[in-house]
Amino acid sequence: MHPDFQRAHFLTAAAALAGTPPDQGREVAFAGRSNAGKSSALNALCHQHGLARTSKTPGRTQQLVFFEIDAERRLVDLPGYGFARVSVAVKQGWQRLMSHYLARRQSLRGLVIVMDIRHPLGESDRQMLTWGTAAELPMLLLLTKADKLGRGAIRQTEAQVRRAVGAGPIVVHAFSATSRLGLEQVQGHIASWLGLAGAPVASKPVQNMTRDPPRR
Ligand SMILES: Nc1nc2c(ncn2[C@@H]2O[C@H](COP(=O)(O)OP(=O)(O)O)[C@@H](O)[C@H]2O)c(=O)[nH]1
Ligand SMILES: [Mg+2]
Repeated sequence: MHPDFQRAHFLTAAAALAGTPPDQGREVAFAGRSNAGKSSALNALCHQHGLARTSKTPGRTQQLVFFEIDAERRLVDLPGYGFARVSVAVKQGWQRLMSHYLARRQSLRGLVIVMDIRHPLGESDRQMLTWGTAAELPMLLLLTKADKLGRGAIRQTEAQVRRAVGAGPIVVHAFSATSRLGLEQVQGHIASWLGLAGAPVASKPVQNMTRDPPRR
């Protein structure tokens, strides 16, 4: 239980960089394919049921949604991806918005890429990884819905994904919004990025996860 996350509340939503809140303080963004479990992960991390709306209809939100923890700290729900049914123009609009946000946002201190543990590292996940790497962002790959797999399969997938992304500043962690597997460790990583006091100690070593402001 991390009381700081419980204070998160809706701040604003923006369909373009122009509408984002002032680029001050620190923020951590959550990306993921539609239906991967991003809203559920945000809700679980913040100990709130209705913070980020969970939906069974993929691709409904095409906005950056900002949640404020305090005046200096925010969590950002990035537009979901998964483009089977959208036009090329919509896909290009998303690519432009995401690449610009990741490259330009000074207050961005970390990127969480939420993936269904049964379908990790899709094309758009890899695209986010490429942009995050280019922006020198610490990243956390959240393998969610881990409650759908047994322990052996969870470890195996974690290891496969770690091998695929290589050593370095990218942390891979199994998670479940339902069973709360990994909740405290993931809160610990995000709390350290946000500079929250009293961050719980992660059970796994934190590899190059913190950086001193200013980031660039
Ligand atoms: N079993 C299980 N289902 C989950 C988990 N997280 C999300 N879901 C379900 O997956 C669906 C999509 O979740 P949502 O959070 O709306 O995904 P988003 O589109 O990425 O924001 C919903 O039906 C959720 O109830 C999880 O950790 N375990
Ligand atoms: Mg969602």
